[in-house]
Amino acid sequence: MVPLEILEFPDPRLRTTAKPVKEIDGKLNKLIDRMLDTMYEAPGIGLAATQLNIHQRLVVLDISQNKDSPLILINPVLASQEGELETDEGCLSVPGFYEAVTRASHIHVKALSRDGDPISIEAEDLLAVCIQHEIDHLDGKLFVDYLSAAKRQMIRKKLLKLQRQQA
Ligand code: QAP
Ligand code: CO
Repeated sequence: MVPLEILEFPDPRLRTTAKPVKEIDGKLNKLIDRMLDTMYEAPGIGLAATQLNIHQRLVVLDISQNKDSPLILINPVLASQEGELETDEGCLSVPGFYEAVTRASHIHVKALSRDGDPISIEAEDLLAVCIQHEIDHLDGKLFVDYLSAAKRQMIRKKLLKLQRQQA
């Protein structure tokens, strides 16, 4: 159980575009286990490698109550997005802030599993929102980007102040 350090907004490294995973090997699977540990310990329902300063297209999620249904998506691609859903979103990289964001309510995502097998998932509601939030991280995007500039600036200032106090 070795959790990894999570980058926090407005760290510019969160703006990095992640590169596709080239090899699904034992090393990658070790990283996946550490990402799951980090997500469960936080606790969170989703974590992208970008948040750990690892710029590979890899996300882990688990929206189950019992925290026993991990979903691992390697090189995820949104094949379709439909409908609309407003959800109060949070993010481990934006601790303490939750704001309403509107995203697609139904999605089709294609990815590779941790065994390297192609997977194709139809997701709706919270899982759909969470997958879109995590794929955004791989493209250097954060949920605060969907808020007003004033709200984003307020969150930025408060987090910078907290980070200064912790340093
Ligand atoms: C993304 O976020 C998500 O502020 C995953 O102090 C969240 O797991 C998508 C967390 C909600 C849709 C809806 C946040 C933990 C966890 C915090 C998370 C915090 C501690 C966030
Ligand atoms: Co996030």
